[in-house]
Amino acid sequence: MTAPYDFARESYASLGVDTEAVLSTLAQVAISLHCWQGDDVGGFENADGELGGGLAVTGNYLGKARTLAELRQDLDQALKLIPGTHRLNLHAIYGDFGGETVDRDAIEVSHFQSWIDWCRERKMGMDFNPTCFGHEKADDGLTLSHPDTSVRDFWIEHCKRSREIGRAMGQQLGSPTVTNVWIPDGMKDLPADRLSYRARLEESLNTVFAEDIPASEHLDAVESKLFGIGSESFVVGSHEFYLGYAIKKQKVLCLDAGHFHPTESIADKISSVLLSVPHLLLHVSRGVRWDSDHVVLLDDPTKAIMQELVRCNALPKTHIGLDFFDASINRIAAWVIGTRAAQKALLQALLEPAEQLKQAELSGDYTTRLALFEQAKAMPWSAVWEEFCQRQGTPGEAAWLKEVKSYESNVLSQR
Ligand code: RNT
Ligand code: ZN
Repeated sequence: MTAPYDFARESYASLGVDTEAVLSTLAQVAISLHCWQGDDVGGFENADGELGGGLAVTGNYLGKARTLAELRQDLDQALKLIPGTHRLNLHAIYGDFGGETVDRDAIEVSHFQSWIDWCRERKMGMDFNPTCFGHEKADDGLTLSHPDTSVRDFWIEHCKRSREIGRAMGQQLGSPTVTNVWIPDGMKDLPADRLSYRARLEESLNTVFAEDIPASEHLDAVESKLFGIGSESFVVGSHEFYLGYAIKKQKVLCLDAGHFHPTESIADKISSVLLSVPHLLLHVSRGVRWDSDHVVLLDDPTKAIMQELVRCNALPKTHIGLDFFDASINRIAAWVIGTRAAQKALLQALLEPAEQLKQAELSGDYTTRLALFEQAKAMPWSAVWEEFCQRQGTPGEAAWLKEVKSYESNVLSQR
């Protein structure tokens, strides 16, 4: 134990906060690390196609992972610099296809077995996503809501298979996999018939989710969006659509921090939606002016999300995933900065003087409530963070970057 931590522990104790309990809670929260930051959402299909779906990755930083082996090597490097034990979030295009061309409607568990084994060795759970973009059958921006039955069926088959793969991951690793359906469906310009697209999406989802899978193995999540590049006027899977669907079917609702109006915060939605859906999936991201998927930082929106999770006692019902992709900086640093920022925000939330705040609020003493919020910001939380890193055998804030830099010169720059 370090002197700064001893001081911090005493300071927090005087506010009624037990830092030891906080450290053990923080160590239990797994963050789902998205594989797609490692190669700009490229994946390992043979096709050299466009990303599509309105998703955009900008930048050309050296050392992008080109193969499965490189991506795993990079993930291992990032994991060494992120305290705690986490999960891996894979997209369907990241299968171990062994040089074969495997179309989306033909993916099988076998293509993901080496990833499952890789995660098992690292004691990590896994999450999964069908990839409904970057494919000729999604080039017109429509998948599960497509008016053409054969196109719709193709994507239904892909999503069903993704679900089976997710289930196998959950079964084998003994921790339920969340398989998240996000589709790009929408229109650049004004639609004449919104309802039919939404009705078809609902029907397609019902077919995809027809088979019951125990929650101990697998959970289905659905992710909405406000607009995207190429779907500025109409997004079939809007927030209202999926909120209704998730409540009706008791599915996991995915809230992506970049998928709402820039002044709208997903933090405020947590306490509402958790009254009606069983679980939440978060895509912690950072939109800058739009859904730009910038690296997560220890900023106010991220802090607000974590505060709500703690204040609502929602951690057991929430799956925290990350969703950003930046190719303009070292990709491993992006993972490390973003994941550690999410953890630091969570730590700060756990360190809140919750009891005193609640008491002040209940007694109508909003002056004390506001003063306590400000006092909490001035508390020595960073000493608790450094202690956490040290106990987890991970470099502290001032130490991890030089490891990324040496990995960059020894490994990335040789690619
Ligand atoms: C897109 C969604 C979706 C993707 C990933 C790659 O706007 O946020 O979650 O970012 O599936
Ligand atoms: Zn997302």
